[in-house]
Amino acid sequence: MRATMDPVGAVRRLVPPERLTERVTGPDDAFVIAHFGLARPEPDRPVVVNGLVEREVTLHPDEVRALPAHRVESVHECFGNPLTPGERVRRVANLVWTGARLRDVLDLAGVRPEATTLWARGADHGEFGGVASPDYLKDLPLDDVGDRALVAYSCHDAPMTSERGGPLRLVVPGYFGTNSVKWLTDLTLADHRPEHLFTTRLYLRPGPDGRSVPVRELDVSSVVTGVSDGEARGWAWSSTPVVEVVVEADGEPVPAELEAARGRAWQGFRARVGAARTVTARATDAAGRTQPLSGARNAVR
Ligand SMILES: Nc1nc2c(c(=O)[nH]1)N[C@H]1C(S)=C(S)[C@@H](COP(=O)(O)O)O[C@H]1N2
Ligand SMILES: [Mo]
Repeated sequence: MRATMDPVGAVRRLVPPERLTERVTGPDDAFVIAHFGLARPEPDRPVVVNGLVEREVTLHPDEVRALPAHRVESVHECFGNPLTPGERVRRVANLVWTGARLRDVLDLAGVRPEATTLWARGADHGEFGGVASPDYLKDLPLDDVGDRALVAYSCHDAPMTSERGGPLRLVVPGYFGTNSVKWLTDLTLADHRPEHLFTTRLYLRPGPDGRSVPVRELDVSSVVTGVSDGEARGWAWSSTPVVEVVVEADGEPVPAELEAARGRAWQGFRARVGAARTVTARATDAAGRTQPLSGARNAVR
């Protein structure tokens, strides 16, 4: 059952920082990525749970909606934010998702004890970077995502649009967006990683021992959304709570106020910067990580 694809190919909607002033990013200001272009699955397209399970189950969106609902506000960020240093547009948003807990969905199929990883497949297909692919696929460590991820059917407290990945989409709060598979068709339990363009070739980075690892947990980061009446505002986030934001106005540190962490939502900050021409922010998280000054995707800008 192949999904209809929009003929336009890769889709991106990227927004400048001044469109990110709202705590919850609105539907038109939330960036959109679709490597193969937008898929248009049927609105009742089911998701199949298979692989290392007691029994394979096929769940229609209504059956997912019948499970206990969880509403989560969380940062949604593409690893390519920004794709190139100096790029002004952003691929980050703070969104409200509603769905069933992944664990509740998997329990309907009964996960076998030998399963260690979850393969999540999307209905879209096509060519990206010169490589043809029959689907979009990510693999996730089961221990970590069972309780944190949602099989989501709503974004912005409205039914998930197909642009956003509906009817059903995986959402993994605290992980980079690449893991939140849109147009979900299969959840496969397995005991090894799959070879795929989007698992073993793209969205990797050097791990602690130098070998490449998939991009999962968010980095510490921040964005200044604008200055008005001499006050700069922005948002900071990480995979752990942000504990400090240092704001500089024309290179001089100024006192900044940072909101307390609330789940996995981004945290607002503000600082008086007067008529400064350049304002930068540098966040530090509870894990002791600080945004690098240069040479990294999450460097201070
Ligand atoms: N099926 C599918 N899921 C996908 C993608 C995709 O191309 N196809 N792109 C991923 C990437 S890299 C990101 S950053 C997010 C973007 O989600 P959004 O379009 O809702 O912002 O979706 C992820 N899930
Ligand atoms: Mo991404």
